Amino acid sequence: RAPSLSACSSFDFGDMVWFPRKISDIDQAQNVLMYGSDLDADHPGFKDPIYRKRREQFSAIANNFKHGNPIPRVQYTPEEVKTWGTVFLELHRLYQLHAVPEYMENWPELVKFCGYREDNVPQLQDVSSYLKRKTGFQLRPVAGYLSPRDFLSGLAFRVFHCTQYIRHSSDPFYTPEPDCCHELLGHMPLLANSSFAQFSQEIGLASLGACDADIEKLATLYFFTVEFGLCKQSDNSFKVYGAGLLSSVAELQHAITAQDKIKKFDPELTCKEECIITSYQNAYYYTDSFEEAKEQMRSFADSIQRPFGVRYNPYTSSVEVLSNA
Ligand code: TIH
Ligand code: FE2
Repeated sequence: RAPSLSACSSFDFGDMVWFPRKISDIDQAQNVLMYGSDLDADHPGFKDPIYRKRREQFSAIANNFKHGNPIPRVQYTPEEVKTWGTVFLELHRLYQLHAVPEYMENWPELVKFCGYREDNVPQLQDVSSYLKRKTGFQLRPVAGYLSPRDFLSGLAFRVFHCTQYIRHSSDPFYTPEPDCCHELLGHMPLLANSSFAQFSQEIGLASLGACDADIEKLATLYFFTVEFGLCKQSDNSFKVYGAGLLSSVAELQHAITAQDKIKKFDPELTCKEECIITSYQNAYYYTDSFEEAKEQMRSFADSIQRPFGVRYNPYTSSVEVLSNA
């Protein structure tokens, strides 16, 4: 049966798609879609042979990684540290005004335990150890854009796939692909928040074994919340929690000045919006609180038809499949 992109046909246990059942199965869910070490033509590093060569080293680390390995430490070059520092300083200034309070809460610990500083690119292994203690999340290096199915399935096990290379120095304030500035500054502070960590895992669990059409919807909702979401504050102003905005000086400034582009998050409608990855979004979505985003996402996930249920067993880091029959 051909997979339908617009709706799920009814399926039974017989055609259940493969998905990771235990945390080490994630080693088998590593389909990188684009970029990786073969950069696309519209990437700012495309014409820079030194950058391309450097990216191969990062791809090798990600491709050799197996669950349970320590994440290899990287010695960043002076140019890479400079790019990081430029992004870090400018964003840190903007966070004071525009980041949600939940984001700022964990900043002092990231400074203390993970070396968040202008002159130092934090090591993924240090951040992974910190998160593991804090919310049970751990990091896994990845060479580029992972397929949405594989990315979401990692979240089910509280595994967050993270790039380790740095954006090209020609444009520190916007990059079309995720890089470690995006992961470290955009995602990590909120993955240290237990409510947000749970939200992330729930999206992941909802994705396991879902049909392609439902994966696409979940990935779109993930994109307009975790990557580009805002929260309305009690004084009616908007604050940002989306990692794609919190890692881009240029798009963050764009989003907070383009108030007419900010719409109320509604999973049924938002899941049809186009995700744009190489330029700014057409629209951004807000909820009144973090908890509201979670509730809405939860009820949307419950509406997804699967002929089985899943339950995460934290003692064994594995997923139990429950028959609905
Ligand atoms: N555009 C973001 C940045 O410049 O930091 C990176 C990405 C976020 C989401 C997809 S790519
Ligand atoms: Fe991201």
